[in-house]
Amino acid sequence: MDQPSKNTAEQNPVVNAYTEWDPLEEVIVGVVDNATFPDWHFSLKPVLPDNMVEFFQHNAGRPFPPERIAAAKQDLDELVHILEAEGVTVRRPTAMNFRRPFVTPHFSSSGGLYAAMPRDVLLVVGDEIIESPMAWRSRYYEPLAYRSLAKEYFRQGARWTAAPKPELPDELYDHDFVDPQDGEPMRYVINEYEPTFDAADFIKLGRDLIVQKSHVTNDFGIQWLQRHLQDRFRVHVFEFKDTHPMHIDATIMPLAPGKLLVNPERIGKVPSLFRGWDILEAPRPSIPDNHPLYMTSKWINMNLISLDEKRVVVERSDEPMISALRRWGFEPIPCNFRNFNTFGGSFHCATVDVRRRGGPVSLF
Ligand code: DAV
Repeated sequence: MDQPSKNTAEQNPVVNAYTEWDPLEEVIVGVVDNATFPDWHFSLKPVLPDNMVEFFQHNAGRPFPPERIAAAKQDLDELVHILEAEGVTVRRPTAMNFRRPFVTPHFSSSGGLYAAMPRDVLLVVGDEIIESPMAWRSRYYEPLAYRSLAKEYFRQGARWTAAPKPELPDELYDHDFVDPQDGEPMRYVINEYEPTFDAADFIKLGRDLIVQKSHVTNDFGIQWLQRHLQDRFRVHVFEFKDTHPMHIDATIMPLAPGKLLVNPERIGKVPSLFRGWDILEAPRPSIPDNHPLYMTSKWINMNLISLDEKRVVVERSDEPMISALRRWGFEPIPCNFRNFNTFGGSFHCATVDVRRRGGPVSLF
């Protein structure tokens, strides 16, 4: 057996992430190489922008446009450079061949998606890496892009878990799904057949985690995680006014202790858990209408990553966000990221914090 090796932070395990704002020491940044449009499945429709549905149907199984991949890659390179210049160790997943077909007992797929969004795939909580049981068939094998990192972190002492691998049979999906009308209760394209979640539906606040149900995260998945983490973490379930929920990090983003960035369209009353917190409404997105966003709304402008309680990485051209953060006492670090946004996420989605200084604080 390998001895757990020492890491740079003498006092911390190699994997150590309790909040969204403790000083960041090591992070995984996604890659866009080999990004592929997934096979069409009706469960994608409720979360894609309306104007992208036909485009996805038409391009299913094809590679993303090479010029878009090249442009997004440049953004990622800039982010990596900035993080390293700020003293953060950056790790990258393996760009797998996402056009390799696979067959399971319940479905087949002409390939995968990408390894661009580590935030969706790995839930890093405390000293543990948890592989998400994701509901999109195209993402079935996506955790494998992170296996060489997971093995390395495990050898250095981290806990490493995979949630029960879902089967993703036809029975999991609501074949009659239509978006709820105004005033109707929320409903989702997946049911409770088996546990599923994407890690990006969770936000970390010390001993407390916040989660939303979504078109990829069901109650069964949340319950699995609650029971898995019991005695170590409390999991709070909130519902927001997101009409197409998939991932919580363009809805609420705690940037520092007591400082919560919220989406003014999706947050009516801030949950009472945050009583006493300073609430900042995210400025309206400044992304031009003609900028392609394949899999996200423009509110991806608030999908930020804090390097500590002051430094926050923010899109270089998002002047309203940069000024708002400055007024709020932050030190925004600008980075070009619009071309990456096209792939469905921003700084929070494109990263997963592996190690931050700090321990399991109780804030509530
Ligand atoms: O508009 O809420 C969330 C991030 C997708 N990974 C949205 C997109």
